[in-house]
Amino acid sequence: MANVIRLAKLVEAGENNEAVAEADRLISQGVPVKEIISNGLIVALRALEEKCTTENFQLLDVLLASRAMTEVIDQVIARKLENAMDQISDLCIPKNPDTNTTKTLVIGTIQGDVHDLGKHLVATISKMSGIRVINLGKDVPPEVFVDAAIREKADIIGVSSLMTVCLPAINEIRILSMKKSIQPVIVAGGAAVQQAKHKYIDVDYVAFDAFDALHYFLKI
Ligand code: B12
Repeated sequence: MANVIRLAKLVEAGENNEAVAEADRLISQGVPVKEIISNGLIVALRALEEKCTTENFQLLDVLLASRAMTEVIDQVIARKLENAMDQISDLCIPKNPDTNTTKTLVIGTIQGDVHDLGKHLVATISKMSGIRVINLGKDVPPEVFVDAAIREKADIIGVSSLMTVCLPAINEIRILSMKKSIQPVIVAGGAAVQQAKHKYIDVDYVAFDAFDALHYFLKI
């Protein structure tokens, strides 16, 4: 736990090279990916909350921490484990129990919102667990989610929103899906969705974090 706290401090301080080295060391010591993500990366970004409000916006600090988190995800968690899928169960990432079918997830951050770290994390661990992932990026209009779901024959649409003002656009995804006669499972995540009353958001599931999301995807 002590080393994961050190990782969190390095990410929070935006020390990307040292954060990558620390995460690398933790992985080689066999520390579960879940612990690195939940107690290291997510804790670090949550600690930045007061630096990123509408009134108090310390852009550089938050951007440096965001870069450190992205580099740990891409350079350590995704890349290092890419060729070691057999280790994944030991590292606490559940795998698709049905090896005959591959689920497809179309994922993005909703229109008007540029927060993409949580969505990137969900996309990365979903890919590692054997799900086919189409990542549409950030600031994605509802119709782009639906068109991609049709084109890619997706089972799941994953939508992220950290901005309360962007929540109404999420409901458009169901409306457009029905108009175009598709019935994807719609799963949402992000602070704004989690805080909203579920009855106002027309989705099948609101995921608490990336692991909760993955468990749900694998049950579909
Ligand atoms: C980092 C950050 C930024 C960075 C984002 C960098 C990036 N590349 O993403 C930058 C500096 C760009 C930024 C900008 C802004 N931000 Co900001 N930001 C944050 C901060 C501090 C952390 C967010 C984060 O990345 N957390 C870490 C990730 C891993 O956690 P997560 O996103 O919650 O994701 C997990 C789960 O929610 C879930 N999940 C997430 N997405 C999905 C999707 C699916 C499909 C599923 C299944 C699950 C899932 O799984 C993830 C992993 O476990 C939050 C504070 C907070 N508590 O969220 C504010 C916060 C989101 N920002 C906020 C604000 C106000 C802004 C700005 C408007 C500031 C400004 N004055 O301009 C702008 C937004 C511009 C825009 N149009 O989008 C507010 C939003 C308030 C609201 N409720 O509307 C917050 C809540 C801060 C606050 N307390 O006021 N921000």
